[in-house]
Amino acid sequence: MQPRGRFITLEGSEGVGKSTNIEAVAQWLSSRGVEVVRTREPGGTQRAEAIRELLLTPDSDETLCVDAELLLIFAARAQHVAQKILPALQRGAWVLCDRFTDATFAYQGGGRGISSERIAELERFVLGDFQPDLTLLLDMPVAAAQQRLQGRLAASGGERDRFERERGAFFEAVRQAYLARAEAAPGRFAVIDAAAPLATVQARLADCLDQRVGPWL
Ligand code: Z5A
Repeated sequence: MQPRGRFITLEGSEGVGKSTNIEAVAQWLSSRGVEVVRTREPGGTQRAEAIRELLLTPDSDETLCVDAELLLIFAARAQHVAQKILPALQRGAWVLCDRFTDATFAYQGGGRGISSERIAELERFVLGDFQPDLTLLLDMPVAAAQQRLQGRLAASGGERDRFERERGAFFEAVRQAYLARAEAAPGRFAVIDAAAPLATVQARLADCLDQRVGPWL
């Protein structure tokens, strides 16, 4: 059966404000009568969240090799899509997901250097032609996003996860890979300049939703 709800993803390098803004997007949709299921990757179901834990725990005695990282991400995604995303879409809910396969092309492709062809093979194997209907890419310079992340970690007393320990060059490669994907698929992506104060970013998001999602309602 064809999914009936819409699938919207939020993407961007670390610290650009995905977690902060996903709530605003959910409210925009709910206020228009849409049932919204919010979720995230890696994770979203109990078993996929267990895989997330493996992926985010910093390396100690044993380094997680890049192929194992890639396969774990797709294993979590297969579980998440089968158990949560497709059932929600099929009953007519809209799914709003913090990261999806574009993150794999950006992090494991741009950041880790795995070829796009290899990632695309796994994408076909796990997802067939299933894709988001709309991807909101929050974009800003890496140094400023890192400062935001630093501020959040200082306020929460939290520790950097395995990805957050990477260097600036890694995140620059991630950012460029995201921008290249957005340029290659302008019909699916909307790029939002996320460097401005929060109220401005949220106004930009609302404008974008009016234009891109409004016609679907
Ligand atoms: N990963 C992968 O490698 N491959 C994959 O396929 C997938 C994921 C799916 C976990 O993701 C990691 O998994 C991720 C990539 C990898 N690691 N990294 N890096 P995650 O989404 O859970 O983790 P994250 O990217 O690190 O998210 P984050 O740190 O939570 O960042 P964020 O959600 O984009 O930002 P935020 O927490 O909403 O905002 C950061 C701070 O800035 C916070 O204090 C806010 O209050 C503040 N903020 C937000 N917006 C503004 C504005 N406009 N002005 C000022 N301050 C702001």
